[in-house]
Amino acid sequence: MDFTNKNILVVGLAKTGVACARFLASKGARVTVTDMRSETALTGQLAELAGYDILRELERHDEATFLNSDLIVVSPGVPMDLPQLVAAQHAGREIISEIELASRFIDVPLAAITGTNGKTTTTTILGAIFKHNGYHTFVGGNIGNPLIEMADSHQIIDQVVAEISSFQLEWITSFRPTVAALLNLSEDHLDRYPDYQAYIDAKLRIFENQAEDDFAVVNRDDPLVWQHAKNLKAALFPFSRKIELEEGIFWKDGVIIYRHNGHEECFPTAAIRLQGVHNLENIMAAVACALLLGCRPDETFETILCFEALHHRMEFVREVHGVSYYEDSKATNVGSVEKALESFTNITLIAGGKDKGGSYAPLAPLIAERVRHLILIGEAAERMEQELGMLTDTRRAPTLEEAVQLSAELTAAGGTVLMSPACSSFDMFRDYEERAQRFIAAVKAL
Ligand code: UMA
Ligand code: ADP
Repeated sequence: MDFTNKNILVVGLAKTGVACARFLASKGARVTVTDMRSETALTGQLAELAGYDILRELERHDEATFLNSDLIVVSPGVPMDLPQLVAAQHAGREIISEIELASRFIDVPLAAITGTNGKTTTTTILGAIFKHNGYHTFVGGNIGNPLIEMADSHQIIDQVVAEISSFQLEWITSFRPTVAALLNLSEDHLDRYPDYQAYIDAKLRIFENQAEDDFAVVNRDDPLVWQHAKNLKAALFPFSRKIELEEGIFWKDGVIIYRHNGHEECFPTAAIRLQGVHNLENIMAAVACALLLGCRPDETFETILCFEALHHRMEFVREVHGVSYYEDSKATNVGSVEKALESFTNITLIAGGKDKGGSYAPLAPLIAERVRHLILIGEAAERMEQELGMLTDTRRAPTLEEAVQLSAELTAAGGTVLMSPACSSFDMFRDYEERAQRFIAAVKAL
């Protein structure tokens, strides 16, 4: 692609915008960056652009700049219905996302992982498997480092593993993974999408440009995923914890069995360190992607045997007076909290945060069955109390620290205190990591 002297607008100047602007400027494009935040708020990002010839439009988005651009590259955090984007689209301007831009420069196999939950875990497992198999591997995307950094790295890369969010798929045109995995679907990001179907449709776009010689790794046990998998162009490669498959990967009697073109590989799971049925699904999806892309079974199995849980995903903090404290700050939607609740009994649940607009009702059976005390924090507390409060002893706490204190007072020995918020963190914290650290500090202070 020749960008020389092209007018390119980069919308949003956080991690993605900085990486795109630098990449495009180094390719000879005339780059403008625009962000609603002020110069002061963007000091760090602007420092990263020092030395590059890049125009800035800060604290505003000028429609004229959008209309005068040959190409517009949109950051994931910028909504599709931004009026300036809508106007540019009507005027026939080319609008793409950062993963679309990056994929145009990727000429090695690309494994892309999406789903409502488990993306980061699965992406990390798959990256580790490739590396253990001796491949030079780039791991990026929604996991934290923009994919475009790969195109800009000038390193030899054999395999790319990308965690992909629905936001990143919104403006793709030719993004085509060699293997694409859809782990699961449940309500999320309804503060961004008009309805649940719009979110599902965005996720399904991961398969949109695949052809018959690509693979779609899909969760056979998730009815919604399986329903949508039927019409895909790529070869279907299902994974299942419950059903034996002729072609695909499944778990039976303590063994993961991989079957492809009449060939079979077996991996006993008893010694695997990663706990929880949801992690079994993540492992199967990662193993399927790895073996379909040429990894050796022995090295693959060695990797999954040693793999430890990532931080802030159902992590044990400590035990105090016979009560175990678990931190699951990354559980930002109902689907992930369901998995956490399935893992314990006699629970004091600390939940709440920034409401994402979905229903909390799917949690009702598990709350009624397993949660003795529910302590709610943050903006979502009121709505959660309305939907779930009648099911168990429910209280409110003004801060996370007070919630932890209250949980210690309420929970009898043998119980579990679990922070699994079902909400994002941005009402009270910088991000889920800060929420996690504050919880850990409060528990350590008990
Ligand atoms: N902005 C505007 N105008 C708008 C809206 C936003 O100018 O109308 C600006 C904001 O001021 C901000 C920038 O646009 O400066 C938005 O940046 P961004 O939110 O896209 O932030 P990045 O740092 O580029 O991070 C993005 C992903 N963020 C989101 O999807 C919200 C990161 O995923 C990802 O790691 C990173 O790209 C690298 O690929 C984060 C995330 O929360 C972790 N993802 C969601 C999730 O996992 O649930 C999908
Ligand atoms: P994502 O990147 O999709 O947010 P993570 O691997 O970071 O996924 O995990 C986020 C949350 O979801 C954690 O609370 C974790 O325990 C839970 N989780 C992980 N894998 C799954 C899965 N396959 N199904 C449901 N929940 C999961």
